[in-house]
Amino acid sequence: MPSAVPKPAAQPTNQAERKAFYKKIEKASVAPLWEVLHDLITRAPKTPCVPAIFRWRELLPWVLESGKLITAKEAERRVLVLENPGLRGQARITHSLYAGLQLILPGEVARAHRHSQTALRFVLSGSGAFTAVEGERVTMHPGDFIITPSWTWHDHGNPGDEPVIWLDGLDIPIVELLDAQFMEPMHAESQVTSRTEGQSLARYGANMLPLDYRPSRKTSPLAWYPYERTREALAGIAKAEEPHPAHAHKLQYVNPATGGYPMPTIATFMQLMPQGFSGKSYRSTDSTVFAVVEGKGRVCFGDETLHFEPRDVFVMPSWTAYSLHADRECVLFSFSDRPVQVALDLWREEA
Ligand code: 1HN
Repeated sequence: MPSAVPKPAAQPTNQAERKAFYKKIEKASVAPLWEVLHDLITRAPKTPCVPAIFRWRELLPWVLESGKLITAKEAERRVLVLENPGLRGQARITHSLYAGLQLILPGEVARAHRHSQTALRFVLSGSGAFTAVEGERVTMHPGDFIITPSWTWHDHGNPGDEPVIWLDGLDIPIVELLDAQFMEPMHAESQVTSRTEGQSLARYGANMLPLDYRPSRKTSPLAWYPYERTREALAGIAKAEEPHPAHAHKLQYVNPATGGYPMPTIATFMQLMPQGFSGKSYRSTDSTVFAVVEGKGRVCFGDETLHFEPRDVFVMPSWTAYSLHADRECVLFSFSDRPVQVALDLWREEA
């Protein structure tokens, strides 16, 4: 009996025939997978993000120059975006995260707005500016890590007498990928302060919680992680423990109510490397942005070395093996998209 199933066709050798076929189906927005399969599904991460360093010494004059060219009011946010050299024109420092250096001069206000994107602030230079989140002001000091949760009103101001510069980290590319973004300007320039400064630290920053605490969102209820406390914790660990072979003494910031990541899309870390520490090679799938807080050191990858100093920002892309070395005792802040990868069972590391 003749079978109704057609026999597999002979291997088409005619490239012209294939091309004509592709052309025919292309008009209907249809494409052959076999032409792109190995670019789509690679054996290991293939990121356009490249290792890079943004040196404070080079950037500071430009940040200050931007302060003469435009006001915070005009700019809404006066920021120099740190673009990964492999992702130019895309306002991102890694494939999934945005970073920039924001300047606020004495007397300035950066008006209130809210957006779906979650933001972190890591203070690099100067004191006395504040960011207000949901009615509470946080006065900034170098090394402080501050959170602006998704869809919360926030504005910044500088009643002090020196310029203040911080590193912004936002999940803009993640929210963009999901087409889930909204933004709203506030009718007023600044929000009314309805809570006392330090209130959130008192409520959530002492390993205790208010009796009636019910989480209102996935982001940490603690908006401010002062450097003083982080530094003290690291010093205590460094005194008591052997350093990890790759990271030395590294802690992750947590949501104190859950023990989980402080933000749903961004993980943050602080590590201390004793003078002379020479780390073993390490890689993970979360491209990571580092900001140098203290000390001098080097990051090595392949046969390249980048020397870093305080307030430099550098990036190590996904699955790039790197090692860290401390010429002086170093403290490094870092952030990545790890919570997203962990939530999706995608995160991997290799020492
Ligand atoms: C933003 O709202 C801030 O609030 C900083 O300081 C940087 C980059 C893109 C979109 C919104 C801020 C931003 C931003």
